[in-house]
Amino acid sequence: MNATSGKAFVQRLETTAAATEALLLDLLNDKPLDNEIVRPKRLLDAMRYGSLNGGKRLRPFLVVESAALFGVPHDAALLAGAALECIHCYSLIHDDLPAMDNSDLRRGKPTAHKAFDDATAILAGDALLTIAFDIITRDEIHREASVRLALTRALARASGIGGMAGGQMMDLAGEGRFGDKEPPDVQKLQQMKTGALLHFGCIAGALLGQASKQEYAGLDTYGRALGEAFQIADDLLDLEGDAATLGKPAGQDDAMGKTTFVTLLGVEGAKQRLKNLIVQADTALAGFGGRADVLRATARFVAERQN
Ligand code: GRG
Repeated sequence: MNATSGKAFVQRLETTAAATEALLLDLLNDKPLDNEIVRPKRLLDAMRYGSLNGGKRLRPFLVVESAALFGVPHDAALLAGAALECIHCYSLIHDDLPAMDNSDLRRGKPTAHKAFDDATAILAGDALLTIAFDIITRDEIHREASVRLALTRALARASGIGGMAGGQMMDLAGEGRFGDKEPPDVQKLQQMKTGALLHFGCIAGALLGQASKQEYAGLDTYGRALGEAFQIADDLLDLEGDAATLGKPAGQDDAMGKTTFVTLLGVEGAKQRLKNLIVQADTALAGFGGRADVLRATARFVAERQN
């Protein structure tokens, strides 16, 4: 059985997920670092609650697998992946808040603000975002400061105004929260809101591996296709999935009147676009040959996932 067949692929994903979980547990220990004063228990508990609760860890997996193409040491890639996962977990905590999506369930458990309170959940998100940048700048990530700097800048841009946070703003505006409801540019919105972090996961390996321009371009295109595929699969799951498997209620997009890839393209159109994107992702990796088969399998996994 090779690492790209269904069962072996899931095992490989689970292995990275377990390693990420262990690393996050270690990073979120209660001992203050140099120049930190204390780590308040309630805040640390909420950060752990929001990040040590069993997601798929797809983003760290993308960092680890893209970095593996260049022979980057596994521990360095895992550390960069943990930084990225901290940002993802912060975004989920904040997205669930009453002022955003007002969700009660995440990953099959009460959301952070339900388990704690709104103020603690906001601070837990803030502190996860901040610790991500502490982690990504560490010496163990790469011996060359210029590489760490490029990685840090790319992570900031994926997370901030021109990336995830900006995409979230466009999403809220598209719901008509700030005045007239105007249909958003769904492709751009999703490329920012959901796609940017996934894309970062793919180019992180190229940055860590000091890839050639051509290699970087391949992972860049792959990352964009994967990001859009992830969101289309998410939109289809929201329509066709069931709450027990999703770990959150289904049908939320419809209830909130969101414009999604499904409302834009129709169910069949969205499924066809998803297929095309998987082909695009596959083709983008041509230069890596068989070495990129795990990333190819990841694109298929993203399209076929049930949660
Ligand atoms: C609050 C700044 C800010 C941004 C929030 C990404 C995001 C923006 C909100 C998440 C809302 C959401 C459910 C989007 C759909 C796509 C998505 C990110 C799903 C969750 O990602 P998975 O499936 O989750 O990788 P796990 O639980 O496996 O980590």
